[in-house]
Amino acid sequence: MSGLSEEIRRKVEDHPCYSEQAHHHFARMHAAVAPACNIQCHYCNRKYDCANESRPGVVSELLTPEQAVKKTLAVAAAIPQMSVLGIAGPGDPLANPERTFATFRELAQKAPDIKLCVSTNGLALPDSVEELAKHNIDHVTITINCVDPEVGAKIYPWIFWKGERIRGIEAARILIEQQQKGLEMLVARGILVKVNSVMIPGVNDEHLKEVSKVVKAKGAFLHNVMPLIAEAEHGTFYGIMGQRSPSPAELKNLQDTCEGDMNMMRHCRQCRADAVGLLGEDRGAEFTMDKVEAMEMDDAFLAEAMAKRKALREQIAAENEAKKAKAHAPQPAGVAVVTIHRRTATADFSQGRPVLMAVAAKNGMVAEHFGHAREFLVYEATAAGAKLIGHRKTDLYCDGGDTCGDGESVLAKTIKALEGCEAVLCSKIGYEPWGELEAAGIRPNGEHAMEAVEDAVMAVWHEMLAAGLLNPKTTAEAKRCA
Ligand code: CLF
Ligand code: SF4
Repeated sequence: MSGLSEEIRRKVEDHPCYSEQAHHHFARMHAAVAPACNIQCHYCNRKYDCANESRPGVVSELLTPEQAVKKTLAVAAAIPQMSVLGIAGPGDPLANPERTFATFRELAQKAPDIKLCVSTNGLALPDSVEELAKHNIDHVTITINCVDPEVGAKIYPWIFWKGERIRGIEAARILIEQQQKGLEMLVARGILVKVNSVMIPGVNDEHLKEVSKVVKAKGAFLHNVMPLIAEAEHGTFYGIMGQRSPSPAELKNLQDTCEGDMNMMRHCRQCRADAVGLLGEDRGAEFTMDKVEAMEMDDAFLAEAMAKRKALREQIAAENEAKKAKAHAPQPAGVAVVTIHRRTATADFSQGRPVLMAVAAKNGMVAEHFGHAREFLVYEATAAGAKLIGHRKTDLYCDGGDTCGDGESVLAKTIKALEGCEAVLCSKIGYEPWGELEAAGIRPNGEHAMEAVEDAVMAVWHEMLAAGLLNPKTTAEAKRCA
């Protein structure tokens, strides 16, 4: 995102969801303090996490506000990259205002450097805006799946409003009105709003283009179109009815279309409502309440932890500045292909077609062994540069031994998950998966280990270009893959 004011840059630079760059370096945690919900979505079964902000799966522990504060302090001491505390369920945070605001209030006193974030369905939002502003909450996510009540009636069977259960189009109309009013009120107070939308094929997929336009016009900062997760075993209405999820290509097409209208988030991991760590990793098991309760955390401990976080932030900011300076510095010919590409894209380069590449990444570097990767970031490389377009989850192929042993069916699943990608970049890869990937038309590449992800992706793109693999004749083939 370019052209941000200094004030907004400061608000997003260490928020892993609001800044794609930040997600390589900064962690968030969710405090599961909000059990109740005031609406029903067809993609949610409340014994599971809130699908607004999570993948299905039960919240391990529901916390009291006191427990949530203690856990947050413990996590923020152990993980200095931790920059944001979000409340995202398992129900709706604003349907549980006492618990949500008690958590924010105490945490703001004890760890003032941690950003506070909330995700809501929006029904109770207008009534909560004053309180959100009072607690210096700079980041609010509203899940908006529609702006048309007829579409909404297919997503929300009911809402609970002013002591009554309301159903059908009337329910959707009220919900939409509250969401739009809440959005306008937040924007008027300078609070950054991200809009999440669940893409439900045949229900709101076409309609989300309109949603994107409307929320942008009202001042939303970022739009996050997420794929519906619907499996029969989750017990949701859509899961049981066999409603399908979108394919990665369908999701990308919609995100590309909406992007004409506003900033799109492409790195969302649909986190659990009790997620802990960098996006894409889950360290929740390290911080169960019994472990947290056993920790001694006096004022000196908290001050030391805060100082560590501050030092790390300064170090990351300095590294980012150095990278920027390097990218803008004049380069001797032939030294850094990607830098040359970024500075002076030529007609020759622009003839190369787009290529999707999967990267086994860690902290923004090509730093993961193929067999150890739990997910791959997917980039689209073109003459204009490398752009993150999503991620693909995979079962762990390697069991941690020295060889990438007997994981054939898992490898087959991984290869399927990487469909459409023409190369996979990783720090290392075993002989067997190498052969299988090649046979599936995906080029394994371990030549760029420990390089910055985007630089590595562009270097591979240029290698493919130089090898004559990206001429326009193969564009049709590329489209078919994507
Ligand atoms: Fe949590 Fe959400 Fe705040 Fe981030 S998650 S409340 S904005 S701190 Fe982030 Fe997770 Fe996607 Fe949400 S990756 S599901 S967008
Ligand atoms: Fe579930 Fe969240 Fe929808 Fe409530 S708003 S029904 S918790 S997905």
